[in-house]
Amino acid sequence: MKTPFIIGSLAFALTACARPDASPAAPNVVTIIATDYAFAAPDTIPAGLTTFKLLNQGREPHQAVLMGARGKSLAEVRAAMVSQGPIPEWLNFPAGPGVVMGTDSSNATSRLEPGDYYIVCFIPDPKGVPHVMMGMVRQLVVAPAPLTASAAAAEPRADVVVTLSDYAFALSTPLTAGTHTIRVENAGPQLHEIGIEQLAPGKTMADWQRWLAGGMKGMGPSRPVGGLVGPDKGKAGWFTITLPPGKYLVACYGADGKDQKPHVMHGMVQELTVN
Ligand SMILES: [Cu+2]
Repeated sequence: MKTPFIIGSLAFALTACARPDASPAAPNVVTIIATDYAFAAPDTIPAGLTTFKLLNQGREPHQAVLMGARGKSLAEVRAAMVSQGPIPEWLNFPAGPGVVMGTDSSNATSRLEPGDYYIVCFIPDPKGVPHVMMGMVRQLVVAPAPLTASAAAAEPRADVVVTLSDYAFALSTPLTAGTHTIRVENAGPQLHEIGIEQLAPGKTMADWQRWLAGGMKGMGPSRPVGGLVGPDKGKAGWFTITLPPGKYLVACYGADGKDQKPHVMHGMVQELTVN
C-alpha cells in the first residue's frame, strides 16, 4: 500500500521542481505538543490556511480543539466551558486535530481569521475529569498576515469529502486502506466533529454501543486514530490519515444544543469497513 503513495509523492516533487512558479504556497505548519496535562505551542501565528500537527507525548489520549473567542478573556472562556449550557455564539471552532493515543499524532488544516484562540483538550482522565480542568488550555494569538503569506496558500487536495450534519456522516466515496486527505464540511445546523476510531480485533459496533450505554467508562473497544474537531457550520477543514485495513467507527461526541448529550447518543456514529 505504501509504494503507490511514495511514487505519487515523487512524481509530485518532480513536477514541483520542473515548474517552481506553478506551485502555490503551502499552508503554514504549526506543531502542538500534548502531554499529561499541558500543551506546548507557539504563542502567536499568522492568519490564513494553517496545518496543525498534534503530537501526543502523553500517556492518555488527547485532542487539540481550536476555539476562537472574539475579544473574550480566558476567565470568560473558562466560565463558558464549565457552564454545561449551550455553546455561546461568540465561540467559533475552526477545525483542530482530533483525538489520538499517546505517542501517536493527528493533524488538521483550517483557515484562521485573526483573533484570540484557545487550544483545549476536553478528553476526560480515568476519573472522568476533563483534561481542560487539569491545565490543558493554552492561548494562541492569530495575527493579521499579508496576502502573500499563508493566507494565499492553496487548499489541500482531498480525495474524499465528508459532510457532517445533525446527526450523520456522508462520505463522497468509501474509505479504502492507505493514505487519504479528507475534506470535512459541516452542513450544520450544529457544531460537529469527525473522530475516527479503529475497532479492536473481534470487536463490533454492538460492543461499542454497550460501552456507550454503560456511560463510556474507561477505554472502549475502539482506539481513536485522528479526525477533526469542527469545523463551524458552512466551513471546511482537512486532515490526512493513513488507515490500515480493518473495522472503524466515525463518531461525533459534540454536545447537543438541546439536551447537551453527545451526538453519538443522537445516532451520529457509523461503522466503516476499510479494505
Ligand atoms: Cu455532531
